[in-house]
Amino acid sequence: MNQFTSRCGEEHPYTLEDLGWTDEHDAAFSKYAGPYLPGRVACRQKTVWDVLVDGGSVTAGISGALRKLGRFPAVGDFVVLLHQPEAGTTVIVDILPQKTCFARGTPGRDGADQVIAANIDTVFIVTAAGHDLNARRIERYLAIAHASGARPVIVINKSDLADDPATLADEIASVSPDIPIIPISAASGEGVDRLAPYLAPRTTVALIGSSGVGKSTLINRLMGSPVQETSHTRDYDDKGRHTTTVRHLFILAGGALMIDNPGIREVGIGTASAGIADTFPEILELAEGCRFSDCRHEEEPGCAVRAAVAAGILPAARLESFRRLMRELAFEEEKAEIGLVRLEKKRWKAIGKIQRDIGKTKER
Ligand SMILES: Nc1nc2c(ncn2[C@@H]2O[C@H](COP(=O)(O)OP(=O)(O)OP(=O)(O)O)[C@@H](O)[C@H]2O)c(=O)[nH]1
Ligand SMILES: [Mg+2]
Ligand SMILES: [Zn+2]
Repeated sequence: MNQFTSRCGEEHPYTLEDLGWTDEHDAAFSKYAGPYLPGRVACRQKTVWDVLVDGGSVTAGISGALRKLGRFPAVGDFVVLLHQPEAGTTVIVDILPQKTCFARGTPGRDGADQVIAANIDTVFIVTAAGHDLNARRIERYLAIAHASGARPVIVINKSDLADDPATLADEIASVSPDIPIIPISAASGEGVDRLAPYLAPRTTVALIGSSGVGKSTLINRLMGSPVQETSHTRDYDDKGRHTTTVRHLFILAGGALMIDNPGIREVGIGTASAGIADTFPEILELAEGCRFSDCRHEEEPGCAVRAAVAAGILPAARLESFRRLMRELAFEEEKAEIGLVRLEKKRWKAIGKIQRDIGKTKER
């Protein structure tokens, strides 16, 4: 324990390695000599960041240079800290390269992606039996997760409320082939042990999903104590109520790091185009057989994708989801490019281009 942390904040028994620090971080940090200290962002308040360091935690601001560049550290980022004893303050002066970056489009804003969290190994897409279960929404989450580089796992919580949890899992499996689907009850603990393979020490897991699905309840269960506030109402209604309001990184008793997120209201897909290739691989493959390279698989002659639907090879619902995501992606890209001017007219033009770009991404 160094004097720095005991002076500046809370103490904990974890080393930098326990926080997920690797040799790559060491290499990136090696250019900093002297009064600099490495750390990992646990929480971002409005203008200050809680940063975990070796043996403790500190509260820090960010340097003017970072602020000017609009580089705001996200929860999960590894950062370089500088303690300024004269001013009595600690400042984040750099963000180390991110292994993965989990972002979503920002609906209604300038189209820039909003970083949800950084350096995530696994994303638990949390959904709940009952009101929340929605295959379309899960498809959107999957596209974002794939684009981030993190491995997605679908967690169906509140399985105690389902008459038949196995049927729920089957329903989800139809939209997400090859993704693990794990029904649990965070409230009773049933099935929670099946998450263990994804909770190895020093790996980072982020929880995402709608408000009220039980993300914080799961954190409390895995922490073994109530560290996060959860909703008190039993018949929880997911409209407009958010219990968790800031994202926060926790160190679980078993050594994994887990990020609790506020419920996501709207999932824009942002520039998650590469993720679409992983979410709809069979459609992109089929599209290579279409007569036109910018085929939208709507009315075009010689469309191999619609032919596959007609032949019963591709479920019609799959194609519909794909179209919906493509439309939205085109919309986001246009928003970023031209603001909202004349958007409706241009909406379809971009789609062929995106599809070709995705094809290229996939080939790499
Ligand atoms: N029946 C049942 N209820 C649960 C389970 N897990 C959580 N709940 C309840 O669901 C409600 C919402 O739980 P939270 O953990 O606050 O949900 P959240 O996903 O963190 O919500 P936000 O913080 O708003 O995003 C609470 O009343 C929990 O007690 C479960 O496995 N079964
Ligand atoms: Mg919560
Ligand atoms: Zn086609």
